Amino acid sequence: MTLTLGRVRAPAPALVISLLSLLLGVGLLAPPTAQAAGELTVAQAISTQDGASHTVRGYVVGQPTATDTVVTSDFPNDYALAIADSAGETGTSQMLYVQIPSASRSTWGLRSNPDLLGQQIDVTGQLAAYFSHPGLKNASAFALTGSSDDTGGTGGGTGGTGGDSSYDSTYYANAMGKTGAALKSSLHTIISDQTVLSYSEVWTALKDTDEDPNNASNVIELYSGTSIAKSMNGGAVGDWNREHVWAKSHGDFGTTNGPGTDIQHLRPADVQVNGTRSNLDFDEGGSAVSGCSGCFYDADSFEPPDRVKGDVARMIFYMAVRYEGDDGFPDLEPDESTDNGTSPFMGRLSVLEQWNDEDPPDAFEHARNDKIYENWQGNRNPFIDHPEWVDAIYN
Ligand SMILES: [Ca+2]
Ligand SMILES: [Ca+2]
Ligand SMILES: [Ca+2]
Repeated sequence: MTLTLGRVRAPAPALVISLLSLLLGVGLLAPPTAQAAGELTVAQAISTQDGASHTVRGYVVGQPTATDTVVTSDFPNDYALAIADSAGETGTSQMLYVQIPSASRSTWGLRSNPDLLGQQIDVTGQLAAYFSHPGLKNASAFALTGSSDDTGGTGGGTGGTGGDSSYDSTYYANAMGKTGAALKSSLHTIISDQTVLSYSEVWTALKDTDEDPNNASNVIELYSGTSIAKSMNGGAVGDWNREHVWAKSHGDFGTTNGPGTDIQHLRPADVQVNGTRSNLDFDEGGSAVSGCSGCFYDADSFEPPDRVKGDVARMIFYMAVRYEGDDGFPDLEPDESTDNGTSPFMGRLSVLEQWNDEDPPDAFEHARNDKIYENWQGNRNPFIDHPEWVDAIYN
């Protein structure tokens, strides 16, 4: 059944209460003071659905218009939001459907406020089905958390250069206010607390972190931008494989558990494009790369397309800060050379800095960082949350 909320008048409160009482039992009327402190994640809210009042934190990912349909543009009205734990979530089973009471619609409805898309919010209300789907109804409070996925274009809210992250007071607390070597040292300590994957686990992880937002059966290849079936992982022509953005020969760390299995810099790539990139340093110029629009290469360097230039740069800077030579692996660092060979360096630093500025973090990159943090490694790429930290450390 498809519900179109815009035409349905809310039933009288007494009727709502008696219906919910019948469905859910007496526990639902427990006063808000009975709830646990702190916000629930969306996943927790989906599994809680106890009719009691809770505060839930999630990213606005669209407007539900039916049980299995959430729209992300052309919003029909201001009546409902879908929120999720990841800003890039597209599966409705991972979303909580939030009913917006009439008094809040002009402020929190997507038709009136399309810039809310991608913003992280806290919403308080009864966890109960809405659109025959896990939901939150009779919301009593909405608030922005100050974090957004910054899709980097049409939004009129937060800027594209970062400087603000919901993790500042928690994950990054020890790094805030620092610069230069002190900032680098703090970030190194913070991000080195991670789960280390095996090289075979990387296949599974990339099928999650690099999933095509428009097709859950596919991943997006880093350089070509091609959407390809997850099942096409392998080594044959036409397959996708595990590209080491920090070429593993630069420091010769291989694929034993460590930098060679750190998915912060491992991405799906077309087998042949990956072969062309090989272990080249990054720089601009050269000949066009077959099968990769906007990619160029010559004898000593590879240029990715504009779409992912910043993504590549931030992965390199992550690797440089994460690996400092204190854990049995080489101290990785960017430099100005494009002739690094097997030295633990990657060029060209000045070009990577420029790419970081020209291509700020986008929604896919933010969602990927969140998935790595929440589902796989428990660490973040600080330069996706704070791209200005590249200059704070390397200038
Ligand atoms: Ca070159
Ligand atoms: Ca990008
Ligand atoms: Ca380093």
